[in-house]
Amino acid sequence: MAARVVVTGLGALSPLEAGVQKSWTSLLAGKSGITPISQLPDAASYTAHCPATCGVGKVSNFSPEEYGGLFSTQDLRRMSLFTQYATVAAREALEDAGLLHDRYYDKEKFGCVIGSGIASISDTFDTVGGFIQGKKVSPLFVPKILNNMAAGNLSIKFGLQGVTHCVSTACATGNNSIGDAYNFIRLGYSDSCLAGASEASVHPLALAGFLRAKSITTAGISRPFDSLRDGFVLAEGAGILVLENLEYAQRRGARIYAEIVGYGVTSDAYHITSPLEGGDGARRAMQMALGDHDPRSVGYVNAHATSTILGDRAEARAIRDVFNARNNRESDICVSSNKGAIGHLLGAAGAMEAIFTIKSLYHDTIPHTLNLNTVGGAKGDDETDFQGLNFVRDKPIARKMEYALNNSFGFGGVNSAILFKKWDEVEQVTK
Ligand SMILES: *[C@@H]1O[C@H](CO)[C@](O)(C2O[C@H](CO)[C@@H](O)[C@H](O)[C@H]2NC(C)=O)[C@H](O)[C@H]1NC(C)=O
Ligand SMILES: *[C@@H]1O[C@H](CO)[C@@H](O)[C@H](O)[C@H]1NC(C)=O
Repeated sequence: MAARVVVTGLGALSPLEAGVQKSWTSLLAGKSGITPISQLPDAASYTAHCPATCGVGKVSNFSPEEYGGLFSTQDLRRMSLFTQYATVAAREALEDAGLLHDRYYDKEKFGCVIGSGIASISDTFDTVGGFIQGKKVSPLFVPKILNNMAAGNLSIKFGLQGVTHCVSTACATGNNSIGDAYNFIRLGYSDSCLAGASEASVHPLALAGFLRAKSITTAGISRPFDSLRDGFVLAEGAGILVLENLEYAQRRGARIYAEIVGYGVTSDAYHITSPLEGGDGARRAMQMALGDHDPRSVGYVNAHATSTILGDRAEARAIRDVFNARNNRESDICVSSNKGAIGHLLGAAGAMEAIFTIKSLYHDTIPHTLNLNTVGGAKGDDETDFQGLNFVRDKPIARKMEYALNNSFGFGGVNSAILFKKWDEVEQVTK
């Protein structure tokens, strides 16, 4: 029989704050992690290519020296920024799970599944610049730009000798990392696994590229599901979870946040950046994650909703379909997106928002969508597209929930969804 899989540790470096607890508190307080590019220390390198009204969700004031010996001087020279972010989040997750020292775990059964959407764009940019001027290419150039080097570096740093894997499925990367790690544990390849993603994507070249792809808002405000939504805000950070085989976690007396009970992933097979209008691929991913679970037992959907016109609408339609929400009736399903507050962390979005989804379940509290004033009403929205869903806005709400579903979609037509179940000690003991 497949093993049951639980979440026992969380670590995050978000545009709001360093650390899961601080990020969660800021999210509930309605704070924004978005900064106008004109206020960045290197503003000119952005405004030379992008409208000054653009905003970004930068991991600000990141100083690796602060992390008490986590990085040697050599590490800092040799690790690219997305790997440094991942290292900070991974240490927090391991410490949170009570697994920081390798004497506490079986190294050969500890896996590391860490993805990235675009890895180290700054190293590529800097190297190309120097190359054109005739400078020598650094021997570290190739290892630094590989997407799987965060997984490689974390394995070395923490002695994780089990499965190593790197997912790169654009903005679904974080979800797919968690989903793959879940399956590795279910199938017995690993007892424990670091799972998540990291992105150091706030760079003038990336911003200019996303602007040309017409994905980014030039207003600098992320407004998921709102009538004024007109694109996402580029952001970065790292979210990492510790997943464990349930029996293994119970034997060592671990604190359990939630159980992962379903995972779905599908392709639209339609267009590289636009979703299917009706959200059909997303609907199938959610249904796959739900499996035999009753949609009515799900209290909350942490939406992917990035604040684009087409994406938010297609997702709302898909959620309505899956949860059978009817017009003119407020259904029980609560929906919110964290992207109003943190922007779009690309590959790391899924992992970061998974952490917020787990915190929602654990604390019976649903964070609101920042900057959501008028639900729907953007160009092409139909009156019924958003009806029947309980969009959480203005402030967080208290809600007892058994299950929460998290959606993540990415360029290339990827859709993924994970179903989390609240961990209930009493229920487990009496079963
Ligand atoms: C997949 O990722 C998305 C975010 O992209 C989630 O909302 C949750 O979804 C958001 C974005 O849709 C993502 O950032 C979070 O990391 C996700 N949270 C978790 C716990 O994964 C969505 O909830 C994710 N889906 C699943 C099933 O986890
Ligand atoms: C991290 O990876 C780089 C290559 O990108 C390598 O040079 C370095 O030694 C690694 N450091 C650790 C601690 O794994």
